[in-house]
Amino acid sequence: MLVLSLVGVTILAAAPLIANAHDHVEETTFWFGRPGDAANVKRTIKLTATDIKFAPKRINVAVGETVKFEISNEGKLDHEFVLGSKEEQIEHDKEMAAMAGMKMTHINGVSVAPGTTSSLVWTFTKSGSLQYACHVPGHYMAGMVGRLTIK
Ligand SMILES: [Cu+2]
Repeated sequence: MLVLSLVGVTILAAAPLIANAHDHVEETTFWFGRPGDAANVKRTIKLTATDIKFAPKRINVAVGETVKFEISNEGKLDHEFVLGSKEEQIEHDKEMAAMAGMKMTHINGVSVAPGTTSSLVWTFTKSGSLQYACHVPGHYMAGMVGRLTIK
């Protein structure tokens, strides 16, 4: 029992130091960056969302870059544009499927109603491989996803 409680204390003490990495809804900092300041935007990347895919399917950004994504929904369905690693997208898609029909707001993404344009300003802080994905139920599995590389 002594060993177990020592382990418990160690985990509790360490938790604040490793905060923010991969957990859910309220976080404002992600391993790959954070919401950006519009004043720092040097590049706008335009995407279209249609039923059911994104164009373009590949985007490259630089570490340290603040990008404004402008997503125009030219389809007839609601869509989303959410940033995250492949693993995070798969996990999030399962959560969204379990809550089918509920609208969720994302700090790391936006919803885009048909015929409208939404934008997301993001600062990328670390190299890595991400996806931008739509988590309206069924869309991710149908291939509504693109690859974003941070170099
Ligand atoms: Cu969609």
